[in-house]
Amino acid sequence: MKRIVILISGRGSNMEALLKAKLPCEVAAVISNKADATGLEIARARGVHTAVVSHKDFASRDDFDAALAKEIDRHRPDLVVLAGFMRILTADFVNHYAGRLINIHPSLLPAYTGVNTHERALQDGVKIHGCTIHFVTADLDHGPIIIQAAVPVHQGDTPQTLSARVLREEHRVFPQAVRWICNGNVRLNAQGRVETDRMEQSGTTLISPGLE
Ligand code: NHR
Ligand code: GAR
Repeated sequence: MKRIVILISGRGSNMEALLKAKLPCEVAAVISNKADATGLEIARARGVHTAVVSHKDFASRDDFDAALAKEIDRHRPDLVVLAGFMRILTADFVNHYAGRLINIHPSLLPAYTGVNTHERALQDGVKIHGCTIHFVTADLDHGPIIIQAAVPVHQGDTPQTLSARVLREEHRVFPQAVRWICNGNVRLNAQGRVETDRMEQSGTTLISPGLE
């Protein structure tokens, strides 16, 4: 059975979606950079090993990342999953996990990298928004894309209503991506591109606000 380690910083709803899905892998640990992340309690309640590596205990990003990697590697993971993890990672860290580190990002990348994605999408007036699961590379939020889900932006949306609509989709596509990787149906090839065994598309088009 493949082993995964999940990194969180807060609420942990994506982590919970992974724990609830019947995935073909063992969640060896959930690690947070914040001691008060509510996701830690959710993991503990499900009997998953938890740990905290606080970035505040380290003088530099290099020192924090080295300590984080040491904690992760104790669990010998095949895959490391960023589920709302909010610290930018150094190139050394990212390269150590090349091909076995993925992130969920709340936008249709390459649009809206970084933070406050829903606010910026609303500001721009885009009609379609969504989320992306990608392999993590040193180039922030620009790693090879595994799967995306698109949602319509509604008139009168606030960052809260829009993020809730996106989050529902996050909880669907994230377990799928982890399942594909654990089953060997998706991988990062030597050219740094995503290879997949699943070629067919379900063929639905999202047009927003929709045709008459
Ligand atoms: N690290 C690398 N090298 N590459 C990526 O693609 C990464 C990454 C680390 C995290 C998640 C990411 C996202 O999905 C992620 C992808 C935090 C920030 C950020 O600015 C940016 C992107 C992401 C996560 N963090 C601030 C920092 O100084 C802190 C912000 C805060 O604590 O609220 O690290 O968007
Ligand atoms: C999710 O929407 C995730 O996509 C986003 O933070 C939220 C975490 O929620 N990630 C980022 O913004 C990364 N910069 P969760 O803790 O309930 O999964």
